[in-house]
Amino acid sequence: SGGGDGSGAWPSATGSVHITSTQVLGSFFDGGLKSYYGIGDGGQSESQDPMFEVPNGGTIQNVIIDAPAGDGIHCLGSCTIRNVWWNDVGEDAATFMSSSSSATYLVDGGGAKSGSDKVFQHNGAGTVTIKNFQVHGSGKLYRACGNCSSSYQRHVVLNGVTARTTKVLAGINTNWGDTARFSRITVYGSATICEKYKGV
Ligand code: ADA
Ligand code: CA
Ligand code: CA
Ligand code: CA
Repeated sequence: SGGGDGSGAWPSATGSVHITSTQVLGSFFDGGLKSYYGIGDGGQSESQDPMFEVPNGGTIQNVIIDAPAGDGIHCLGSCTIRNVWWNDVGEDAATFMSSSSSATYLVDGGGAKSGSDKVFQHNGAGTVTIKNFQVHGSGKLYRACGNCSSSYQRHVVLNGVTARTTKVLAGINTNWGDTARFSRITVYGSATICEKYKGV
């Protein structure tokens, strides 16, 4: 997928799968670049189910996600999301949920379009790495939860990201010690690289 900077070609689906309930995955799932859709209403309601639930240590790869995409992918613990493409992000694209400060969540390759608000939502503890990824027409590529009941320290690494028509790359809560690191970032149009919040 391109030069490792999130500039590779957007793929088309090899087929289409309508799902009607959350797919609870085992430790490895390869979607064969088929399109999955069918959860929630495609809007911003916070009560929608996820499309996929990934267990601690699990990998989901080669998936295209189309509307309605509900609450996207939930990673219950450390996880890898590899070569996953959201054609129209639902409430958000993926949520990282571990309670362990040593959790690592890797998003490697892929892209997301039309996230009305957030793309990657970091509610748990640990470190999210987003590499070789592209984002188009979205609010924030990453947000460390500003009002979750656990005020964890959260870290994000963006390495090789191309953003188009996107407002913010990373939103973090500096009062909780969150950090964000950026390398190989390409922005078309304008974007705020790091928005600093006070978590409540
Ligand atoms: C909003 C909300 C958070 C959390 C988050 C999510 O940011 O304020 O509490 O629910 O969405 O997980 O989608
Ligand atoms: Ca939300
Ligand atoms: Ca959307
Ligand atoms: Ca959500």
